[in-house]
Amino acid sequence: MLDLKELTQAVGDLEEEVVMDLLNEFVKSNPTEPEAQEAIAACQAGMAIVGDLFEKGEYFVGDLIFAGELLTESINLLKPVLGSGETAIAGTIVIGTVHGDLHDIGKNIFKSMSEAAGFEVVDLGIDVAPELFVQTAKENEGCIIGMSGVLTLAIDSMKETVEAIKTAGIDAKIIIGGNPVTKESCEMVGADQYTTNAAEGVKICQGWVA
Ligand code: B12
Repeated sequence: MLDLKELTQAVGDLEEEVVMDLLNEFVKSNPTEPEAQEAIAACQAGMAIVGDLFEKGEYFVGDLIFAGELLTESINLLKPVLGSGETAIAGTIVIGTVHGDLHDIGKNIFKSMSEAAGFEVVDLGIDVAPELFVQTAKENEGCIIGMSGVLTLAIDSMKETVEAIKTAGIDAKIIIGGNPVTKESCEMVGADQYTTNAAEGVKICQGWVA
């Protein structure tokens, strides 16, 4: 049994060896997809510890970079478990981290989980200009648009992007995700839905294509 608290603490402490040992053991135990999602949530909680220590001045940018690599490595280990889902194409999701924001770990988790659920994902990467979202949405008629961002300023970029999408006359469902996203910011941005949890995001998208 994976000790989720131990995993969270090990991520927070940047104990790479402990994290890898815990996850390797976990993957060997043949876990279910919901169990893998719990493991991801535990890693995400560990990243919150890293963020707090960075704010307190105990961790530095180098530690953030290392934490980012550690989480990417962890998700890669868990990917085969996440991939056990459906195979039929459920729909297309165009995703990207909005303009000015270079964080992509959360976006990549949402991408992996969406693909596991049968969605085709067009990933525009990081620091994505509103025009690129617009152009790609036009090329993928009927797609869902997913925007990611963890910086406070990402909310403004999301708003700008939603405005560009609406001005272009694109009628697509829009979901925003990332740590600073709230009900209030979702309303301000003009998106249809928001979440700080990738698994919930996938469920929302499934509801839209059902
Ligand atoms: C790792 C990290 C980095 C790495 C990023 C590596 C990478 N490839 O992403 C690096 C080192 C590059 C970095 C850089 C910086 N960072 Co940084 N970083 C972090 C850290 C520690 C973790 C972020 C993270 O990955 N969290 C884990 C993921 C899994 O969580 P998540 O993004 O919320 O995603 C989940 C959900 O929200 C959801 N989701 C996410 N996106 C989407 C999208 C959709 C559509 C859906 C449905 C769901 C969804 O799914 C995920 C899984 O459930 C945070 C601290 C924190 N507490 O968040 C700081 C943090 C975000 N960084 C911060 C800062 C200040 C910076 C820098 C400015 C530092 C500097 N001085 O240079 C730069 C900014 C560069 C830029 N322009 O973007 C601040 C932001 C402050 C603010 N309020 O704006 C934070 C909060 C740290 C802090 N406490 O001060 N950072």
